[in-house]
Amino acid sequence: MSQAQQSPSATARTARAAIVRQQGGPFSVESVEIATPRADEVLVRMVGTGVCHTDLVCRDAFPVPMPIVLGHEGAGIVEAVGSKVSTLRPGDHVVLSFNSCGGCHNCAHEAPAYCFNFMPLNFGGALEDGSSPLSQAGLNIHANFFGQSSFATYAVVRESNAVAIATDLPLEIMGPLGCGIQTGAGAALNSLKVTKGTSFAIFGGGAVGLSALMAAKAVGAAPVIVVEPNAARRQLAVELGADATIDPRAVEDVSAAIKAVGNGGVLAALDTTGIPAVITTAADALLPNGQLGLVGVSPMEANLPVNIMSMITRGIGIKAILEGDSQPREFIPQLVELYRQGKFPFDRLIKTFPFEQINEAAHASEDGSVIKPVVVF
Ligand code: CXF
Ligand code: ZN
Repeated sequence: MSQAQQSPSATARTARAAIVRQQGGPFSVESVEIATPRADEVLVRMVGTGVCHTDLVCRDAFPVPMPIVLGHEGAGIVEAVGSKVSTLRPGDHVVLSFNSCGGCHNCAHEAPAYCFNFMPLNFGGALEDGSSPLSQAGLNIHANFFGQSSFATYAVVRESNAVAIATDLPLEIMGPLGCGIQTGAGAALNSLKVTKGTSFAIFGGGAVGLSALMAAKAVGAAPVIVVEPNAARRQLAVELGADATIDPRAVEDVSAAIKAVGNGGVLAALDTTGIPAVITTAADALLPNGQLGLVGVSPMEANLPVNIMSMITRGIGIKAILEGDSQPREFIPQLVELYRQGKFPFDRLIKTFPFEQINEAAHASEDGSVIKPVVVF
């Protein structure tokens, strides 16, 4: 899409949006025009949007078209609906999740995270016809990031991209359920099928790793071991139910330390770091028939650092996981229910920032001082 291409929808209203104008540049909060929703779309007034590592990777390095509005952990209130929308009404509270085509084999088989069109639909910066719902002084701004571009006061999203939630929930912090939180929890429950009594090692105590921990403890997994160098995060992991934590900088052999706690090893492991040497350790710590999930963003040139015969002789599996293998419409309500029961206190990971301080929120994520920043509107 060229920046000058006209959007086919009529302009509905003005919004404030955090625009990234060039790779490595800051978020710049500016006025934009946002189109009216098309037949299968809804207009959402954003209330709170989480900052995910992927937003920052795309701001800095991963090739997305510029200028663009990022943001893909949005929560807000439906303000208008298109003519063919049947499941949402103005006033509904919604969590926005990732985009999927709905028509490919995987979408038709309850696996939308592996939509054949996942990359263009979520990272393409445009609608399928190449247009954008956002513009500024007649020039289009790339949008539709993960089907939402929710670093803005309003977002136009497809009906299928929005999950309705009850109105008594704290809407401003619910957005991260749409990506980081469901990725961690889903990796544990959906992908690795962690259940009561499963021994489980989690590498990395960020939003994804701690969500995996909370989900695993909610179903009675044990022991759950969190490997994390940051002392405050290890402490939080203990408070969230970790049976043991390991400081990888304080032990000589992390795999041996896990085997000592886990009676010879673990049946499930999750890497959230993307660091090849950590993945080697995670695979080594698995018991026969153990499963390792990968969700961390690795360097683009990194290959799998695991010996094949050591995998075969233990029958271990390695699964690369997108979005926690979630079907958001089913999984987000399950997480909400666990949250209501006090078994999934994901709010403990969150700190809110005013939208205008989005650069400070991003910085707090990068320096590790905040696990899950959420900008509120
Ligand atoms: C991303 C993680 C890295 C690969 C593409 C999808 N998910 C969400 O942030
Ligand atoms: Zn994300």
